Amino acid sequence: MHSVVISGTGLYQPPHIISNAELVAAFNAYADLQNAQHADEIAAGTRAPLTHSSVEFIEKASGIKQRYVIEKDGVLDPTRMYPRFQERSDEQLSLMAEIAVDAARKAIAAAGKQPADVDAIFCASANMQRPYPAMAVEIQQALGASGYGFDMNVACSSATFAIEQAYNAVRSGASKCVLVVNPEITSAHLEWKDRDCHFIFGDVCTALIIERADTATSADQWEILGTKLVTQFSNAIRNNFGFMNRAEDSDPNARDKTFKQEGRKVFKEVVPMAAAHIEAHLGTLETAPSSVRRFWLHQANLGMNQLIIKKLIGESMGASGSDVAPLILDTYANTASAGSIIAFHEHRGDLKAGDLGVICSFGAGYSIGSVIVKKR
Ligand code: CO8
Repeated sequence: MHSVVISGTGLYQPPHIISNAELVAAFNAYADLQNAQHADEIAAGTRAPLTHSSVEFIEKASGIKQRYVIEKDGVLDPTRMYPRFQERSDEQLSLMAEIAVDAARKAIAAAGKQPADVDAIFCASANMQRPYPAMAVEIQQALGASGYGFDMNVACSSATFAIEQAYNAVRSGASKCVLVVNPEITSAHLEWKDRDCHFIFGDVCTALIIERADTATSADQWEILGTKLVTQFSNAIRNNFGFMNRAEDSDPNARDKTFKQEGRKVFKEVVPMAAAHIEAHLGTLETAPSSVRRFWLHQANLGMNQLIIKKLIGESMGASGSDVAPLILDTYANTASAGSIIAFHEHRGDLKAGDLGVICSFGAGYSIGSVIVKKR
């Protein structure tokens, strides 16, 4: 078995920011329009009026202050409420591959590699732009990488689950240098018209290079000491959009065809699962949570991360995160599988050789994935 390292990371950051104030103004204008349009039914008591959203609620309930998006005008148009993307021809690079290639090139450069050194690509994301050909194969061609690629989806845990696949491929000798890439265009499958969730997500793409330690030349290497994945079925986070919809004659715009969740249930059920998972994983290496220098946690909700850290090390974490568990949720919002990887990308430069860290995701499925790393 070979030793395996993460030797580079990359981040694509979309060009537009939507602040909570802008988001709430658009939602409230949408709600007023809907209520005016359905005034008779509301007066007759056959339809409930839509209620306004609020910046205070969003910040208090989630810790999110803004989000990045690829397209902003369509999302903020109260007569539309979703992004406006132009359909591309089959000959053009698809949007998802475009942002993946951007993040991937940065990760490859950070690792001191060439695209041709990459011999496997795992495109891991909560939603794929199309069923086939696989996004990963289009990304492979655009980069000029060798080997093979495939797509995988485990919702918010897609990145950590892909890291385990990459780790196993490299340590077994099947692959030498794997690109894990997480293009998350959440704006296209978020229900911006639902005040319970309209504030939750943002767009981004992250990428990691995972390779054999004996071929790594980067000055910044993180040895993977172990990975641990778990899933447990739950309907509390669900999206029923899919290729069967047409055959079922179902409404393509029905509420269940975009992201929906029972947020409070998710919060209550996932926090203890995630804390116990991390503790058990560290236990397999006979390591206590208090010996971990940094936790790069999934970024869905500030309160969730505060509770997980409290359970693990007994430490209280403020509204802007902490040194042991940095927060990127305030600026990026929930970016599905990319959240813990953004935290790792942005908050690892101060760690020293020998320091231990844990990357951990949790989300729909339910699915939880943890990766224990040591700075070399
Ligand atoms: N403004 C004002 N009031 C509001 C708003 C709003 N925008 N939204 C809700 N309220 C009201 C509610 O109606 C409710 O009122 P009442 O008490 O009168 O019924 C009150 O505020 C409290 O509502 P909640 O109980 O819903 O509020 P919570 O404190 O539970 O906060 C959260 C809601 C922030 C959603 C919280 O529950 C949460 O973050 N939970 C964790 C969720 C989570 O981690 N989910 C992971 C999902 S991500 C994932 O797995 C990837 C999926 C694939 C990606 C899809 C991309 C689109």
